[in-house]
Amino acid sequence: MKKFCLSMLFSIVISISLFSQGYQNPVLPGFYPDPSVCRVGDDYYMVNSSFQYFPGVPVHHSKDLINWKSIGHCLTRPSQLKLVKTGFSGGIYAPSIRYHNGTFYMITTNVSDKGNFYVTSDDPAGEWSDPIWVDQGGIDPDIFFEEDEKTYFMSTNSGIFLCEIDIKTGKKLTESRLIWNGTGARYTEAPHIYKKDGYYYLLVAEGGTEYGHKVTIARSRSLFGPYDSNPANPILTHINQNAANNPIQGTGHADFIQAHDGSWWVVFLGFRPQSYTHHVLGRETFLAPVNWEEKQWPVINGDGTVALEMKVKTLPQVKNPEKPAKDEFDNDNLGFGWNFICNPNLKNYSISERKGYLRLKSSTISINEMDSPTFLGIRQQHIKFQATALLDFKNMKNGSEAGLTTYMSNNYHYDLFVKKKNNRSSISLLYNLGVLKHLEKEIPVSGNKLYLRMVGGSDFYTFYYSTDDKNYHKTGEIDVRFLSSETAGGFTGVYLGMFAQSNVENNSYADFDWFEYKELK
Ligand code: 6LW
Repeated sequence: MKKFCLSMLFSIVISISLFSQGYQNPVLPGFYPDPSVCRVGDDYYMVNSSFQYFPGVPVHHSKDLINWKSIGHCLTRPSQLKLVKTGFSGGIYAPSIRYHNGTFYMITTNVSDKGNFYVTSDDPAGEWSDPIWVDQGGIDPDIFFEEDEKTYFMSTNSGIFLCEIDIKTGKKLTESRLIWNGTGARYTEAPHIYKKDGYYYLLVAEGGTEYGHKVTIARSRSLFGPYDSNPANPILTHINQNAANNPIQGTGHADFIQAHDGSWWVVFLGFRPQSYTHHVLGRETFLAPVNWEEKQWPVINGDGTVALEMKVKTLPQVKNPEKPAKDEFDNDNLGFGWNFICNPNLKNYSISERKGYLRLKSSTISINEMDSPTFLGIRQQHIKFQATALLDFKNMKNGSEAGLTTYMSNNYHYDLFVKKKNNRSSISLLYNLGVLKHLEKEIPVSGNKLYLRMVGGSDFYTFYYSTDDKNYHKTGEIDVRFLSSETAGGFTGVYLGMFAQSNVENNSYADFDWFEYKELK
């Protein structure tokens, strides 16, 4: 008995200590750039930018900064988020989330509307208020609360500018003043201010959000400066020799958080190149430990680099239940992972007209346009994945197309779809590469149902269809690199979407029975 108890105790101790050791980066894979995080007790909330996608600014919750669960979005109503014909990578830029006296604040920029604003809520899962606009230009805004007295607003506009605001109205109470220009690299941006040990620390990103990205820091005894640069800058970067072969690149745009056990951490963006120097997943969210001794400069993970496998002590880890791979469209609402492009015409989407199906009604706005087509997509979150959907195309009309798309932008996407023409159906695979459009295949099909599949790998996307979910016929294969940020540009990552479109108004619609996404190992 005694032996049993001892071995039980031993295994409990081992599992607890193993449990709080190490984690996998990125902590939020796929297109989740510009992370910002706040804490209330032992609850952590994170926001990311969302650009032209709707709803805007995803919110995640965690107990350990490692395991994140989607709890909604900050911008769910057109009154908060106007995205009219918003182009590729317009819309919502970098957000910040802060908590002060019982209220959450999410501060961001809509570059396609009136610029900088914040919304408030007492529940980060929503609803959030309508925007309170701030008349200070630039991007990457944040709010700093000076104890209970004053509120300051900062943003990036060729340097970091700061002013005092009235937090109730957003009105500026002082002039905007330039407080720091960074260390000399291009694009000083992403400012956050923290007060610690009698210093104001100003954290920024520099170098641009590509390979030369870095995080630097300065400090001052006075909020408006002058700020002294850390002699050890940059405190995080993968541009140097020590990270030349690191599978994570472009690390930057960071936010610090002090955990409930007193430890310090940093969330930041980076990307994972594949197929030589291309990345298609967009910029993802990473986590690293910070050593921040009293009155000293913060040090990120020892040498300012991070790894996919982080072998460090963590907060006690609390895993979330695994998300089912298949969305059967059986619920009354769509899950938080689904996004539209720009403000959707909600009349074109239904999960109630046919129980257990997602009905997409054709729009004459095609997915090639910088507008809101009938499109619903999720982020590609893994380099290797498989996405399959069962499409019922019985009610499609002549002149209509519906199917799946691997979508980076309105100009760069690969589409596998059913086309109705002259009362005949065919399965088509079309590559959209900027002005170059290539129809890889068009195969006549009969019946009403088809399984469509997109498979992602390091170098290629491969497309298949099946009539029985067993035998999948390869339709074509094309390089991932044409959809990469390096080729297509912009700030977003690839979405895997369903769409329906027609060349005339014809009341055509397509029913999707289910959509399944899974990582391939
Ligand atoms: C963001 C800027 C940046 O506003 O890219 O990587 C811009 N950093 O800070 C868009 O995400």
